[in-house]
Amino acid sequence: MKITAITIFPEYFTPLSLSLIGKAVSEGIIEIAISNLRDFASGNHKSVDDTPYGGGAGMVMRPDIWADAIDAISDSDADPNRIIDLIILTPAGKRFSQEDAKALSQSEHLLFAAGRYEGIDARVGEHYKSQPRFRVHYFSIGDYVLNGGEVAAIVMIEAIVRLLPGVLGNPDSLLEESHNEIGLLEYPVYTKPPIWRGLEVPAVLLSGNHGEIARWRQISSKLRD
Ligand code: JBE
Repeated sequence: MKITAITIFPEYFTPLSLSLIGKAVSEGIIEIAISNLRDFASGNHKSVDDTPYGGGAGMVMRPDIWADAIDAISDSDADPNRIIDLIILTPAGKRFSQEDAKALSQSEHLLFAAGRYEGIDARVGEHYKSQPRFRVHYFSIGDYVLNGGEVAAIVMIEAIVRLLPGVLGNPDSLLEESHNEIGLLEYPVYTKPPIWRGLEVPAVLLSGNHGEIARWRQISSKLRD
């Protein structure tokens, strides 16, 4: 899977070289490229935004600069036939869910458009919707306002990449998650020592009775705060 992100703050994406995602890159399971939108701006100030038509506060990111950045990525794609899933991060988008992560984990190329300011000119998404090489998605990670789409893109990338074959050390984790699915409420977990600061591990977990343990876990996963 190829993953590209366009941003004016490439440094936001440095954590992707850590941990399991970093390992997935070095093992060739995914390929990540970060594109600096500013590289496609012109003039002395390399400005990427302008005032909103119709007035109002804040600035809007220009469609021509975004399209130059997106076209450069699609034109230089190693495989010119593969579909690009263009993901525009916006608080007005569909709330990103585990089901979306699963669907997007089938993509060959995810392109995250992380805007700043009051957002990206609406014609960008409109334009790429009519391009056969692109599928356009608007996603939000939750009902709160972030300073830009970068952090939301990282959240989505982590949720998607861990579903790819070979990324998790123990693929059984995925099986247990899909058992729980939706609410994703997992049962409380314990390790040694068996008594810590007067708090005991539930006796059933020490019983060796796998049927009882499974039943206890199912009940407890619904009781958790
Ligand atoms: O969740 N998001 O995709 C956002 C993007 C930009 C700003 N706030 C958000 N919540």
